[in-house]
Amino acid sequence: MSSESMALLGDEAIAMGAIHSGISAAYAYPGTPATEIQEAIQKYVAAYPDPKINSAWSINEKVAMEEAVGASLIGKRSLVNMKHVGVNVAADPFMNAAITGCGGGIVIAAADDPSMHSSQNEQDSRYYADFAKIPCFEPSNQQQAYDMTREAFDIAEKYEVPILLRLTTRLAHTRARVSFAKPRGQNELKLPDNFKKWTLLPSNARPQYKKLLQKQKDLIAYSDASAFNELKITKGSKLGIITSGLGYNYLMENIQDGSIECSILRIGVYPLPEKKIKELASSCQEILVIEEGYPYIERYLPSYLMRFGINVSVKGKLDGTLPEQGELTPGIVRAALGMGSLENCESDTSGLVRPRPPALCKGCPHHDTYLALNEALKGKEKERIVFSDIGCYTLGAYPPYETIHSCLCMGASISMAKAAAENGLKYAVAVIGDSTFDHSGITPLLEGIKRENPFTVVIVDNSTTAMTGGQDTICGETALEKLVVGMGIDQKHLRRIIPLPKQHEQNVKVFEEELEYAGPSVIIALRKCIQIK
Ligand SMILES: Cc1ncc(C[n+]2csc(CCOP(=O)(O)OP(=O)(O)O)c2C)c(N)n1
Ligand code: SF4
Repeated sequence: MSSESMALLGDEAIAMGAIHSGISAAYAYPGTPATEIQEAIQKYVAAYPDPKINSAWSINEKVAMEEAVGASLIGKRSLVNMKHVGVNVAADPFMNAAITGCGGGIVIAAADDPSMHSSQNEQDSRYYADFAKIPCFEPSNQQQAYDMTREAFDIAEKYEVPILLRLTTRLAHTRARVSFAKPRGQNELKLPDNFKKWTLLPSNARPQYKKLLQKQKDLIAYSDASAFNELKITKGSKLGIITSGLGYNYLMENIQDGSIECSILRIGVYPLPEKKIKELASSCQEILVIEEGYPYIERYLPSYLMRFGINVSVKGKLDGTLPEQGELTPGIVRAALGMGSLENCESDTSGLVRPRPPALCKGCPHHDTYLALNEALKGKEKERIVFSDIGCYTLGAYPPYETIHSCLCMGASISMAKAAAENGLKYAVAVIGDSTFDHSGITPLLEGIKRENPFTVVIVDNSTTAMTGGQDTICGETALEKLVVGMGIDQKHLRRIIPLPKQHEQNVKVFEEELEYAGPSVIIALRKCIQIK
């Protein structure tokens, strides 16, 4: 890892950028396509334990974000990393950390998943940076992922604001050679001279917010001066293109033969660079915006043009030149440029790979849990709903099981089942994994137990976070059981099953008994994921 260049995934480039920026800690909860950031840091830490970098998985993204603010308060740098929906979970401390500002630098790497390869939505994290009024960096290749991470820590400490680093799936999961700059050491522990900025009572928060607003001008000036916002004017060309992230690569793939004449503004740093946008807009008659995710730049652009008094037309996702949904591809960008399609432009693998729905592994413990639960629910179809959560067990929506009927976000199975139970559903069941229970299931279960709601929670404890590659869970097995006891469950209705074929009859009976109980019950189905076993 000490060599001067390496072939790295986008995720790994961020990890190395953070390590070389002198982080003392990395806080994260796993989620595709961000997981490999923390895994790369953990591998590095295993090989180079000194100086210490704390890199154990956090219980959820909110806690990860708060941990980073704690480290920042004592002057230490940290990287927070998560998938895009994790930012929703971390949103409270994220928004308020923009008001406190940083001591030691905080960089939040958020990996977006356009096309929803493994996500419930394709939200665009740039809006969170905008919402919190903090800068956002958006790399378009692995080298930039490394360089921007390093610069982001500098800017975080210079302007005392956390920085959001946004990347998307293809960059996170593709590899290219990355050259390293000289690593620097970790910050010394330094307590703040004044705790007011860290204590967001209204009387402190108001001046802090004012400071954040006052920083905006400097941040725009920084953005205008940044080499990451690269403007190339081609004199006389009618077309101006504003692009960011992978959109830039797909553009260059299509026009590097010189077939299209255009001026290009590549955005790598937000807030948007006003002067550069003005210069581009003044040089052309039409602007095409190519960006992955929401039409974020495109939505901002008309207000800039109006302010500058420039009248050029804007094309992009809003007028249908580019699709609003899904990832961009070289072919999609080519069509938006009005160029004829190229043979082999898209990687169409339909003839090579037989389509295959996702399925539980052979020998998966969830298989036996679902067979038993299905049997216990037989004949109750009109009076039952099985609320699921997010994990391998969500595959129980597909045949041959078709056991589950919902999946919203982490922890929602328990809250939804509880609400359905108190609003009249006879058999309200929640199915949740051990990692997801730790992440967001504890609070709704506590509520359901204290309110004595008649519902059944099945914790499918396979002793790992299987869906994202087998990360350790904070609290499983005996500790999980003790936790549920401590929450006040009537111990007669805390049941344990071992999901194995030979236990089937016994397990069906446990489900049947607890389904009929008119109060909260918890059934822990404990058997290790076959992949970690
Ligand atoms: C807010 C949020 N963070 C992270 C993820 C990514 N993710 C999907 S499922 C899952 C956890 C799965 O673990 P567990 O609940 O134990 O079920 P298992 O896959 O082991 O069956 C994670 C972290 C997500 N979907 N949403
Ligand atoms: S990885 Fe583990 S939990 Fe997931 S389907 Fe396979 S055996 Fe089941």
